[in-house]
Amino acid sequence: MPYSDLIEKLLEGNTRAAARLITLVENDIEAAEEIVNVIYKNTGKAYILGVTGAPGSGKSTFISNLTKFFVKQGKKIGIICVDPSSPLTGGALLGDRIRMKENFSLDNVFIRSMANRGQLGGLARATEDSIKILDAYGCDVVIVETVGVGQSEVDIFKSAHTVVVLLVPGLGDDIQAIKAGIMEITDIFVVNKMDLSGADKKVAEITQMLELDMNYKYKSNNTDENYAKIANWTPKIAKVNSKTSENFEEVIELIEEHKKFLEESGIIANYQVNRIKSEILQILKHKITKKVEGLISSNSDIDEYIRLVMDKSLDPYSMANLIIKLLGIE
Ligand SMILES: Nc1nc2c(ncn2[C@@H]2O[C@H](COP(=O)(O)OP(=O)(O)OP(=O)(O)O)[C@@H](O)[C@H]2O)c(=O)[nH]1
Ligand SMILES: [Mg+2]
Repeated sequence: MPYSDLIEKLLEGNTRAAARLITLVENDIEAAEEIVNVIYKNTGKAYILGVTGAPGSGKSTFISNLTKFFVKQGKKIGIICVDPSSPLTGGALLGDRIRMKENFSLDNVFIRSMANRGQLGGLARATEDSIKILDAYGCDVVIVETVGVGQSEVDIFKSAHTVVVLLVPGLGDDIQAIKAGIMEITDIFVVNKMDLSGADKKVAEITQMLELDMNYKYKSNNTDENYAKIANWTPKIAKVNSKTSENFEEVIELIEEHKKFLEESGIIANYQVNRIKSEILQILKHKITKKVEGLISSNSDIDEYIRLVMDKSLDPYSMANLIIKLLGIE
């Protein structure tokens, strides 16, 4: 096993090994497969917290503060900043990391940024695997920061136990953005920058939105897989100032409360089933796509099928069915 030295060091809590292994799973899905195969049994201990919100809503400042509280409780923290919209680890992400790092002693806090560099199997897969590495490394809490742009967070946050969405006073648009997809997975709404005017108005807007949404959900008998998680948990709302730490005790309490809710209701087990299903689906999509691509470029029957489709004696759906037969996965 080419990575056994690194993995051994990782399990001893070696920071460089963690960083190196994350780079490997980010860039090389074959390496990811071998690494996860070995470390998987050492995962499952970390609490995973997702934090999202519009650009500039204060996610990094909020996370820095939260981390300070966790570190005071003696916890080891991993932070992954994911930017689905950025093709490169640009200056902004790097700046975030440097600013965040200034806040902590590095012993208990590991910070990593990730951008969408066209990872094989996707950014969500790379993030999932990095979370596993930080879990095996010994982090008690892994915090994932990602900017609010829609479906990508929903994928990235499938593994989060608690999802926090940051909103800021003013601008009604962020509420619209939430309705578009993040709503279903939000456990705690935080109105950040409560020092600015309009924080209470924002809290009222969220409350109203939640009431409407709950009515809708009960009426429509929603069968969404996340429904069980949200039906019994009314998302909580807090307002904070991430610059001064005002009201952070309250946020920590809400996170604790949600964690307790997941454990006591047994939902955490349910939720692991869903998490495994969605992760396997992602992996299978990647593996099957690769197999199909291989087949299309090498199988001699394919050229004949293409000719038949060109002649209109075969349609594309039927050709796809023939390929499925060739793969033997009917
Ligand atoms: N007034 C005020 N400013 C804040 C607060 N929290 C964060 N900020 C400021 O908001 C700006 C953006 O903060 P960041 O933490 O970088 O926001 P972000 O959401 O991580 O930004 P991106 O990662 O670029 O999307 C910074 O200038 C912070 O100092 C707050 O509670 N009150
Ligand atoms: Mg940030």
